[in-house]
Amino acid sequence: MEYPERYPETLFSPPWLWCPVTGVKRKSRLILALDETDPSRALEVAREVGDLVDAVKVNYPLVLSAGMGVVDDIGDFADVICDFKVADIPNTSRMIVEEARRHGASGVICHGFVGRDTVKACVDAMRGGDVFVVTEMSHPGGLEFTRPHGLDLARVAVDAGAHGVIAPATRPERVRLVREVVGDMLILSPGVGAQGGRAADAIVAGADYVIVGRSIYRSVDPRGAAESLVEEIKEATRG
Ligand code: OMP
Repeated sequence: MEYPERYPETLFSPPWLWCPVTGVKRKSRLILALDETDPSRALEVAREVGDLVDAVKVNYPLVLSAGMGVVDDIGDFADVICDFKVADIPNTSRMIVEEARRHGASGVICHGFVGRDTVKACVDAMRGGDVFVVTEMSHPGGLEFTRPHGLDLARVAVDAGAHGVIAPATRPERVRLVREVVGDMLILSPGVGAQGGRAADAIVAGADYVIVGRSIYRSVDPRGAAESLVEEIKEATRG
């Protein structure tokens, strides 16, 4: 089936535009995690900070409350990453990713523990869009199973031709190790603010982008919160 190409050239593609050395197209290096369940508030926040962030990441809390149409709506003014943490057999994963693509997502997040065949199916289904593979997770429970296998999961991402990985801003030393495995691939780091990580530390450790949710969308001044983070990232980049 031919899907409409809303993003013939997505925010993160083609990958060579994104070499961390050139930094081409990288603006604020901030990605908003919009885990807001009130659809109108979500759109309000997305509009308020849309020009400050490089992408808006949409997860189940918002999609389950607002429906997939919210991906199309946000896609009208920002690049959208569907964080569906895809973790199924290749065929089911492919169908999930095709749905995200059909609604205009420029990227998806999948798990690597399901194996290279599933990640490869996601990469193929994105048809040039971006696939990010979770390595070590940022929360305390991430130490249980994802820490011991985090670097293997980064290798899965490399082998399957993914565009990038997710690595924890709560443990910048792990971002450094993941960077050694993935080379020039993109690293997106969640865990800033509410989970205790600092944007500057993640960037200095080698992250290309930080993913921030509650510290922005729960703030009384989401734009002000995003601006402070952008400034912090700029400072860290200068340093
Ligand atoms: P805040 O903790 O509110 O900033 O949100 C973080 C966002 O990043 C949420 O949408 C999480 O689902 C996501 N995330 C993590 O927090 N930790 C991870 O290890 C991976 C992700 C993710 O894949 O985006």
